Amino acid sequence: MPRTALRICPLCEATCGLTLTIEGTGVTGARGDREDVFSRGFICPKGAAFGALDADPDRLRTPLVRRDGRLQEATWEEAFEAIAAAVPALVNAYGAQSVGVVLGNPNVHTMAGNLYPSLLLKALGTRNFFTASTLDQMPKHVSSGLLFGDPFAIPVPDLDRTDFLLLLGANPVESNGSLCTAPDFPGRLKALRARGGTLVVVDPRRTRTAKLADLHLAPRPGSDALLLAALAHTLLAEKLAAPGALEEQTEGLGELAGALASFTPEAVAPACDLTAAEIRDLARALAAVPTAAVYGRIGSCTVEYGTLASWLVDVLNILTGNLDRPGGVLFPLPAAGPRPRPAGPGKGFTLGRWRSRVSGHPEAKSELPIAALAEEIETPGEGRIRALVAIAANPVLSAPDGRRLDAALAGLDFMVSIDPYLNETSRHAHVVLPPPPPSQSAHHDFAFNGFAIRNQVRYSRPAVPLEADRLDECEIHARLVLAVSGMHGSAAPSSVDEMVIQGTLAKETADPRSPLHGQDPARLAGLLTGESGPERRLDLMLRLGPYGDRFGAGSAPEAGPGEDTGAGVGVGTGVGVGEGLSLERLLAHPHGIDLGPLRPRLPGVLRTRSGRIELLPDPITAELPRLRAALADRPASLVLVGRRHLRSNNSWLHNVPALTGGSNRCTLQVNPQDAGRLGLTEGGLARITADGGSLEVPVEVTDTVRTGVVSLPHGWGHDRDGARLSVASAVPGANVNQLLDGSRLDPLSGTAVLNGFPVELTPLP
Ligand SMILES: Nc1nc2c(c(=O)[nH]1)N[C@H]1C(S)=C(S)[C@@H](COP(=O)(O)OP(=O)(O)OC[C@H]3O[C@@H](n4cnc5c(=O)[nH]c(N)nc54)[C@H](O)[C@@H]3O)O[C@H]1N2
Ligand SMILES: Nc1nc2c(c(=O)[nH]1)N[C@H]1C(S)=C(S)[C@@H](COP(=O)(O)OP(=O)(O)OC[C@H]3O[C@@H](n4cnc5c(=O)[nH]c(N)nc54)[C@H](O)[C@@H]3O)O[C@H]1N2
Ligand code: SF4
Ligand SMILES: [Mo]
Repeated sequence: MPRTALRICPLCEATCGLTLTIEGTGVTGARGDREDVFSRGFICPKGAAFGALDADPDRLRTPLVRRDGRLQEATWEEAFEAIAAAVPALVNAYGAQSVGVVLGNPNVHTMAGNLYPSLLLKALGTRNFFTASTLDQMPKHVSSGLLFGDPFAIPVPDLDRTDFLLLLGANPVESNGSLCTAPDFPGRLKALRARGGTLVVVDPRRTRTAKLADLHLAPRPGSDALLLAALAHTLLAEKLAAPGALEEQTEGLGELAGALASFTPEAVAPACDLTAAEIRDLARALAAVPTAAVYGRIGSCTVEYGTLASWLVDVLNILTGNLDRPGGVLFPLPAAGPRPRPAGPGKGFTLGRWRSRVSGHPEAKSELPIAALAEEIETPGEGRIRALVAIAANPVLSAPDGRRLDAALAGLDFMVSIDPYLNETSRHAHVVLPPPPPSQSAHHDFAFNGFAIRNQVRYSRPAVPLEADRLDECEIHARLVLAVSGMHGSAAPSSVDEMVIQGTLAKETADPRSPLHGQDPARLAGLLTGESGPERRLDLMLRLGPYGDRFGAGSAPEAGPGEDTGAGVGVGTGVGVGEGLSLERLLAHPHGIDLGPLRPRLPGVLRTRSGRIELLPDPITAELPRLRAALADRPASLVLVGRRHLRSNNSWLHNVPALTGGSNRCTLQVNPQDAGRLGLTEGGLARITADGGSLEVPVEVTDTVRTGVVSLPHGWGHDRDGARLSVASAVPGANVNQLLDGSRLDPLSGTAVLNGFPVELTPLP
């Protein structure tokens, strides 16, 4: 008899609740969970393919260990022994920096990826730390760090209540949203328009999102920072700025007009390829509405002035008084996150506390640019990376110049991958540790609840039991931490979790501001429920969190003014958490618990040294001359941008037949005018060349890209030997990142410029 089980979808940031159909131990169907408190039944084609992805026969079933140069099936014991034999010895011989760590995107979609990497980094003591963030949202972390003192304080658009959404460089109808967790993003955009609101989309392509808009502007790629600066300039010049209550909380408002003086609509219009009137009209419209939200994503981050654009997005939200106000942009308050602390000065956010060894790139949020990984492996000298731990990462395809990285990885002394597939990156590993398929894993969104447009909390236990020869991914991580620490075999994996629990409770009970001050940490640990270490840690985080039961100790004694304790929402209000949240209470609500709409959180979220919003921080001031210089740049005649397809997910869903084919193809989209000028024809081949090399790609002629712009998706290029991707390798596509050499970075964040770089095209016979 088939049964059903609930599972939060891990395939994108929308975090939809799914109802899986289970027959035996296999998932034979997936539909949207209509009772899910957040997603209300929404599902997309990726979620619907959950069963096929889960059952992909190419998924690794056992660990692989390299012997005699070949990766061979091995037991878990053999795999961890190999790591324990290699890594501590390398650290002893060459120092902590000789081990690098790379984290890829799915880490934010697994419990393991959220709970253990910080422990791994601590155990290794390395600063050679790289993640997909420097191919993605790092500019936003940096701008939030500088403005608010906390790189995770990223305000999200209040989609369901706003009157006006200005969306730049995002295509949520295909991506389902990012840094804005909103199941059924497309439906919410339609609802915005249905209630009389306005949607403006800024994108060099006429995307499916742009097709929903009241107004679509298609400026030249890479020019968002100039456009946004001119919008801010107009608000200031025309006395339309109305920060309201934010004025008192913000430093540097008075200096902003001077800093942005050069960016008049007339000055930026040629670089953006818009008219000054279009820019002025947009600024006036933004100022005229009761509430508005400005939101920028990939197309405004992975570009030449990504940090400035990300900063200007919130400058506009501040100037219009929309930051921290319903209908504008708000800071979420996730259930497993920290309890809000009283307002006041914090430690602030500092960039460049150390630099990369070879090129001297400044760290941002403790990370070095992933575009610099290859040189850190190749370049001899002290601190060279000799061993690498790659977790849920495929930088050979996702980062610039995969060929160079490929060669660098092949030269490592030792590499570990935690990955379900033997792919372009993991094929270089000496040990591959495969996590179980998602149906066998528990799920809670530690990361995305912090970017969600509604406060809510959900948890799903494994939908089917772990197969006999499998390890839960949390246990894989815990055992990895022990193995690199020289504790393989001498400590149980659960000791890693217990150490975290003890450490957290010791701190909490010693803190005079904590409701648990003076209590016995061992007694509190004994009160935790959960069937596993990670469940006990989740219980602890929920109970100590903003809506937590605080082990019955009541609310924080020192909840100061401006501090949102969450107490009004969760604790004792009958929103479903009774006397406060715990794992036990959450388990009693399998479709989740709604914790209400986002609410204002300033000044409580601020961690700047001044305790105020720092509107014009020094690193931004120092970066503005570069943007001013861009006003005089002669734009390249042809630049490339990426695109996402609804059935894609970066590099790793091309092996599922249900998600490939049709319009999901690796084609180079070219505007008909450019195609005519260059002699390119639909279905023909073209050679495309840029800094890093050239590719042969099939041409698709379409007026959905503007003139002067071509578009090629990323995540393709599955044509390397030694991978085990039988479906993907049959239709490999071209790796767009081979066009890059890794030298183009947004300097403050170290983020690779993946959009808006110059290319040349020639037709091929
Ligand atoms: N040109 C260009 N390049 C881009 C982008 C772009 O827009 N244009 N986008 C960038 C962005 S936004 C991102 S986030 C990066 C992504 O960069 P990466 O994270 O390096 O790439 P992914 O393709 O997401 O690879 C994820 C890896 O995780 C593995 N995996 C899947 N599920 C699990 C799991 O449950 N556990 C573990 N341990 N592993 C798992 C997959 O097999 C795969 O190897 O790519 C970036 N690259
Ligand atoms: N189906 C699907 N969903 C995904 C993913 C996927 O690969 N496939 N990846 C997931 C990940 S890791 C992420 S980070 C999110 C990303 O989510 P989004 O940010 O929504 O990403 P994209 O769909 O790439 O949209 C970026 C848009 O920016 C435009 N653009 C390019 N350059 C510029 C520019 O200079 N200025 C402006 N204004 N626009 C520009 C592009 O044409 C594109 O339409 O999606 C997630 N969801
Ligand atoms: S929108 Fe994202 S979370 Fe929802 S079903 Fe699709 S892939 Fe899964
Ligand atoms: Mo991403």
